[in-house]
Amino acid sequence: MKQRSPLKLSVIAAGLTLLVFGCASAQTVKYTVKPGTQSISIAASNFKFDPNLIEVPSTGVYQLTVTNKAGITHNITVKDPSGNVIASQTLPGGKTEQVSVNFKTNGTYNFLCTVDSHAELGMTGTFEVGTQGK
Ligand SMILES: [Cu+2]
Repeated sequence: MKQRSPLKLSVIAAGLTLLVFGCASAQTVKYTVKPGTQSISIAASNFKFDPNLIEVPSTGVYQLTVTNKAGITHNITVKDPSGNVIASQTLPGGKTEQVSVNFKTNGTYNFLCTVDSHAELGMTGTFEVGTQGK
């Protein structure tokens, strides 16, 4: 009998997720890093990053704190504006990992989870570097 409530909760949670996200992939969740701040927190889950549109004021080295809220393994892989991988970190289920990223130039740095087809399911995001004063 005790097992019924968690099951009910997960059914409700699944219903809410459907309501919020519909059939489309992850919604855009924007976050603007405050100038002078070098740390950025990101949550990974099935199958999205939150936030997934991150405005970074200026170039430099930033410390990402990435929490995997899911029970399965994800990763975060960051590419520079030319598409070269500049950081990649495995994210075990339920764990928080630190990832150092060096944004050397202004521009668009995409990030994604490269596990299976997670990117197609919505596990992608973007750092827009050099947004200060724009
Ligand atoms: Cu993933």
